[in-house]
This record gives sequence, structure tokens and C-alpha cells, in this order.
Amino acid sequence: APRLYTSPVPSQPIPASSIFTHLFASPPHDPNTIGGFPASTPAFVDAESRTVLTRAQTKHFALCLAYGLKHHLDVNAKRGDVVLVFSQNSLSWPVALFGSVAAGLRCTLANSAYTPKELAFQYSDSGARLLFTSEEGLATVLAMFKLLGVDAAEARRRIVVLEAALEWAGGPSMPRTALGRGLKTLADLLSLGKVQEEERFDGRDTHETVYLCYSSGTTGKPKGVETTHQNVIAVLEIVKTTFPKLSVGTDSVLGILPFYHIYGAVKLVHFPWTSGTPVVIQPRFDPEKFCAAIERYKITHALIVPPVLVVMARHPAVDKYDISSLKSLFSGAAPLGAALVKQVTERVQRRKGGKGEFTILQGYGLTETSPTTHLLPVPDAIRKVGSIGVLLPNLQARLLVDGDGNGDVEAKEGEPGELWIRGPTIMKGYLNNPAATKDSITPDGWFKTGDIAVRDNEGYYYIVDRRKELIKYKGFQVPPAELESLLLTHPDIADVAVIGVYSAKEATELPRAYVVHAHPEQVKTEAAKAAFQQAVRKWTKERVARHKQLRGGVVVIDVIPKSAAGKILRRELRERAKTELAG
Ligand code: 4UU
Repeated sequence: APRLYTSPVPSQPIPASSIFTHLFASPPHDPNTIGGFPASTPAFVDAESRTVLTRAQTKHFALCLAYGLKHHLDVNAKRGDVVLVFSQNSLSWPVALFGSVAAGLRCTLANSAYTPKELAFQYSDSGARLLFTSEEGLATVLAMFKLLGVDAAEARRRIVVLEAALEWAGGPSMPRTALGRGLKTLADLLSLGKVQEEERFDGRDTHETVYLCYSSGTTGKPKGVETTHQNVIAVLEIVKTTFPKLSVGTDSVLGILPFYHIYGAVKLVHFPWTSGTPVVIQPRFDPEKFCAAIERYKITHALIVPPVLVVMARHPAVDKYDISSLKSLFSGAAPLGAALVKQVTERVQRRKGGKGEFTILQGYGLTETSPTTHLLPVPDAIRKVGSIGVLLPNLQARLLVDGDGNGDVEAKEGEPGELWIRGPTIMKGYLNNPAATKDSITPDGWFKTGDIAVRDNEGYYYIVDRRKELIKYKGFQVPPAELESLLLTHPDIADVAVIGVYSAKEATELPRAYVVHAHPEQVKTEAAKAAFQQAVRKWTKERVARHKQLRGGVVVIDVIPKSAAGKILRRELRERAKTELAG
């Protein structure tokens, strides 16, 4: 019988509802509340302009947008249509998302740093027919439609601009960019009317897909992850049991993680809402602005990725601003070193002058698990430093090792194995990709994470290795297969393999390419090699989003090590890189 692990936390009831009803219900006996908290409670705050959306405004604008999406003649959205959101974090984001959800649409969330080609892939693959873009993203969007052969008039019909002006929310007005002039805006869609009720959902519909974030999974190119209403409602309920308690009126969360990544989408746009806690929105991590916002808004919790802690360990801004309100920093999306945790914990505690508790916590999850499966409880922050914490309730886990040709077998107690997860937060599958779905979810519902974990005798998990191809740059996915197929189009590259190398200095992996030159005689000298390496880095930089650049270097190699079946032996390259980088 398989060795099944369960959570130390009791199982939670998961309502069979829709996201909109779950978050926005105003019961007849308590009409001045929305989702269990007073309608006047601030929900989202623009850190820069200080514009606030209360719960009531968020709901109002979402219902107005739902009306606009359905009735604007250019849009005419129908239930199940896919809308793509392409924007850095802004106050418009939650409105765009919840308005689309209220209209019964599916939302695909795209990295705001994407190039036109990267965006074109997700737009087409997801079957999107409508797109929200920030003004910043507009040039990319127009170039994308050109690439897709969509004429200018049709492109205009499909675009809704989330303009920088927040007049619709009572915030400041700003000039429109020249590019954006003449296009319809969020404000236009908000002005047409308001749906009385969100799309009605019955029990069956809780299993409908609502979000499509993209993940490469264990191998290959990015795939649309079908996240259902039920997946999201379940993760909110199970996270609540173990995440630091958020209180209405006293706590506030800093929202710097990108909302288009599942971590930001769920833990910032949805989760604090369920506690009546405001999220202060910043478009990107900037050490000065981060600390200034903590001071100005008396931030109690910030969700981050490990490289932010590197900055918090050294940056003078930490001493310049009053950050004494902070109760926790919560890290996820990439491995976190214990030494760094201790260093930052001590520094922040010193800044707090010993007043009030402060902990650095960790969580673990994947796009495919909606996302959080493990959390480190507050009391264990130091005792179990480095651990991703305990399995959340309603989930089951197994740890598997390759059994000498006998398929997967259970790892022995305390030994590493591939982490498998089963439960209500596992995605429905990869969009239009039954083969990839079948490879990642067993017939009896176990999702294979591709991560190697150890479980200690008290039930705390540690991620010790990764079995899959994936590279993580500052928490962002870099699928090696995508870079490899791009690099193979370079005229001088005959073969290539991309791996991740770890930089302790930046607390992140960096993508590193091993390339075989098409004409090896041209790169015989060290100078020729160096010039070629530089050229490949520059060539790549011009073609991919920031996070996919070959920051880990380019290495010329005679032949890419491969198995008899032609699979790249990545482990061998990783070992090689360790030696190269040490030497
Ligand atoms: C070592 O990164 C994410 C989701 C992160 C997340 C979300 C909510 C963390 C905590 C939380 O509460 O999703 P993806 O799909 O971009 O990447 C998933 C992969 C994992 O398979 C693993 O390899 O990212 C890596 N990963 C981690 N690795 C995620 N969290 C961790 C972690 N330590 N804490």
C-alpha cells in the first residue's frame, strides 16, 4: 500500500461555489457586507497615487465591467470566452479580473515583460479573443496583432486599455499616450451600465475553468493551466488555516509580486480579500519604494521571492524608513537559504527595537496546484528554518523514487523522493493538451510536481532538488525547451542545451546555455569564443523577456551530452557547470 502523508491540520469544508459569489456575496440579512466584511473596508490601494478601492467600489466596478464586456458592441463577450490580461500590477487589475469573472469569462494572465512573439503564443494558444493591456504594454500588443496577421481595425476591437489615469476610481487623471488615443479603455467599459447579478453558477460550474496561467510543467514549452473556481476556493480555505492570521482594520499586505503569476494572482488579489485586509499595490520591487510603502501604509505582511531578502539584508533603505509595522515576510516560488533568513530576521528585529514579533516564512506551490500546497507555520519560523513547512489540509502527499525499472516506488521514511500531491487544488489539466495532462496526473489523481522533497519525522518538508527541466529566475519560470528551440534558429548554432546555475549572491538561478558551434573551426581561439558567447547573449536578449536572458553565461562545447534516446543529460551539464563556476 502506498505511504500516504496527510496534513496535521484538520480538513476544511470547501463550498461548491463560484469565485465571484464566494468573494462578493452580500447576504440579504447583512447587505452592508461584502464577502463577510463591511463594504466600506479598503481593499486595494495604489501605493503611488494613494487611490483606494473599497470593497463596495471593487464590487461595483466589477459588475459595471461585466456589463460593459457583455454589451459593448465591439466586445460582446460571451460566457467562456477567454480574455488575456497583459499589465504590470495596478489598481485596474483586480477590477479587470473580477469584472471578467463576473461576466463568466476565462482569464489568461500573461507576463507583462513578454515580447510580441511570446505574447502571441499565449494569446493564440489560449484562444483569447479580447485583451486588457496597460498603456505601457500597448506597443507590444499592437506588434503582436501584426505578427498574428490581425488587421488594425480588428485589433482595435479586441483591445481594452487599462490606462494609467484612475479617474474612474476617484484618483488622479493623467494624459493618455499617443498610442492609446482612440482605443477603448477600462473607463469606457465601466460607463455603460451594471449587471445586477454575476453570472449564475450552480454546483456543476464550480468545476469550470476560470484562470489560465502558463507553466511548462516538467518538460517542454509553456502550457495553459486550467484552474477552476473550485481550485481557487479550495486553496483560499486551506491557506487560511496556516498563513499568519490577517485581521480587518489592523493588517495590510504589500502587493509587489506580479499579479499575472499564480502566486500574486491568488495570494495578493484573492487571499487578503477573504480576511478584509487591504493590499497596497506596487508595480515592481524597488528597495526604496518598498520600504517607503511599509512606513507610509504601516504594512504588516509582504509576500516576496528570495532575491528580495538579499536586498533586505544589505540595502540602506531598510535603515532609512520606519519598517517597525512589519510582522512577516513570506517567501515562495524558489528555494530559500537558512543563512539569509537568519540574517534578515535579525536585521528587521533590530529595526523593530525588539517590539512585536517578526518572522520570515516560506510557502511552496506550483501553478498546477493553484498554487500553495505547503506553508511554514509562524511558530516554526526559526525552529524549521529552510523548510517549506507542512502539507496543507485536504491534500495528500507521496514521495516517490525510481524503482530499478519497476516504476515508481515509495521513498523510505526521511529519504528524498519526487513529491506527488492529490486534492481539490490540483488543476483540471493542461489546456488542449491531454498528453501532457496524462503525463503529469495519474489516473487516480496524483499530480507529479517534478520537485524532490524530504519529509522530516515531524512532518516538515524540504525541497532538496528538482527533477524537471524548469529553471527559476527570481521566481519566474524559464522553460529550457523554449530557449533551446529559439537558440537553434541562430545560424551559427548546431545544437544547444540550457540549464540553470545557482547564484548565492542574487539568491536565484540563472539560465546558462551550452552551445555547439555550426562551424567549430571558427571558434578555435579564446578570443573568437568570447566574441561568439557575447554575440549569442546579445542575440538572445533581443528576442526574449528580461527573465529569460542568458545571465548564467554561454559556453561553447563540442557535443551536448545525450542519452541513447536523445534526451539531454542535464544533470551532467549541471555537474560540469559547478566545476566551471568554481574554477
Ligand atoms: C523551492 O512558483 C510558483 C508558485 C509559488 C508559490 C505560490 C504560493 C509559493 C508559495 C505560495 O504560497 O509556481 P510556478 O508554477 O511558477 O513554479 C513552481 C515551481 C515548483 O515546482 C518548484 O520547483 O517553483 C519551485 N518552487 C519552490 N522551490 C516554488 N516554491 C518553492 C519553494 N522552494 N518554496
